[in-house]
Amino acid sequence: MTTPATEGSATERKVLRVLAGETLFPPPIWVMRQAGRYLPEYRATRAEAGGFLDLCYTPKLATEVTLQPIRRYGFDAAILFSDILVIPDALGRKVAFQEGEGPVLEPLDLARVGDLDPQAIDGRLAPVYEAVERIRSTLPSETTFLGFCGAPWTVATYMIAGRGTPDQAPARRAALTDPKGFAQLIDVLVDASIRYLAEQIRRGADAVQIFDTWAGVLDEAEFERWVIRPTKRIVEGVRAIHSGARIIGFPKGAQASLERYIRETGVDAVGVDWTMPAGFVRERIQPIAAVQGNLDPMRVVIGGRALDEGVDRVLEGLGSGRLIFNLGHGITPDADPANVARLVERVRAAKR
Ligand code: 1CP
Repeated sequence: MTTPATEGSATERKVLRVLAGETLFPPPIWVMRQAGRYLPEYRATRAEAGGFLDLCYTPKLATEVTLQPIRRYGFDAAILFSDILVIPDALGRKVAFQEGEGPVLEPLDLARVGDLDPQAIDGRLAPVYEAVERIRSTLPSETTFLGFCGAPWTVATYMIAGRGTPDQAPARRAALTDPKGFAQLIDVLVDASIRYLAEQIRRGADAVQIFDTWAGVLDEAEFERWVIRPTKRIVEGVRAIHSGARIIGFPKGAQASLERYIRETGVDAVGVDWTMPAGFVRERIQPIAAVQGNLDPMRVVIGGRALDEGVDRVLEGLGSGRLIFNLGHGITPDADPANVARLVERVRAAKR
């Protein structure tokens, strides 16, 4: 099987062009978590849906919120509205999103990993796949459509702890005490992620992003074992089904290990957080991958000069190489939607 029908119109999709190796200036732009609580229209649809997971599993509403930031700002990419925790949910682990508290899961005992069946996810995720089809058929043809999943390490941190933690201590402890049981969990998540991403591509996603939000808490050996190797298996597994599939990795906080991550996983692009020095990214990263980032989300909250200077610095530092303009992490709920408009305008008006 090769990559799907969207290929024919790929040349007008700028994010896809950068993923394929081109340098564009001004760079294309989208924003992580662009559909979210900072938008009043999102909050309205969220209220209509009831629960957060109801929003993810109702194709019509998931399509609506995916399109909201595209209508408002004309971003160059749309990202599927879902969450990284739909995989544990589809594996039968109960996930609840409590207002203002973040996700809560039933903590997983590694002795029970054998009960998890990666092949069982498709039933529960059928509405997500339906949303993918609806979104692609509604999006402007020049908009790149991104699917995504959480990386096995990051998803495992939530499954083990049962919630978000500041330092992922429960998962780090589990990985060092019971590496065999932990590897079994990672294997389940690798298999589920390959199925999930391959199906998103089959239904119309142009490219996919693997979010490894908590990659930065591991030492070198554990990073290799739980971040690089599983991601490499996902990249290879997805490309075995869709040859040439375009994949973005986001191992947040990987710092100097980013270079090795790219070389060993084979991703086409990497998300880069705002603490990474532009010189390092330009000299060591952009020659081997496209880069997505890396404005500090706080600058979008503050706006004005702080925003303008941040935008200019990213463009000056990284604009000569392969760049997809983005934030260094997700936009926060306290960001002013007017600042996002200012951001997009400034990037689009940029001259070399
Ligand atoms: O009530 C709400 O509306 C909840 C807020 C929210 C939203 C808007 C959550 C709960 N998830 C999402 C959507 C979401 N999550 C997207 C959709 C598309 C888009 O970007 O517009 C994506 C890509 C994610 C990915 C995600 N979820 C990550 C990885 C990226 C990142 O930001 O680090 C992680 C770690 C999660 C878990 C999660 N889901 C929600 C929250 C609040 C969290 C973080 C919990 C924590 O660690 O405390």
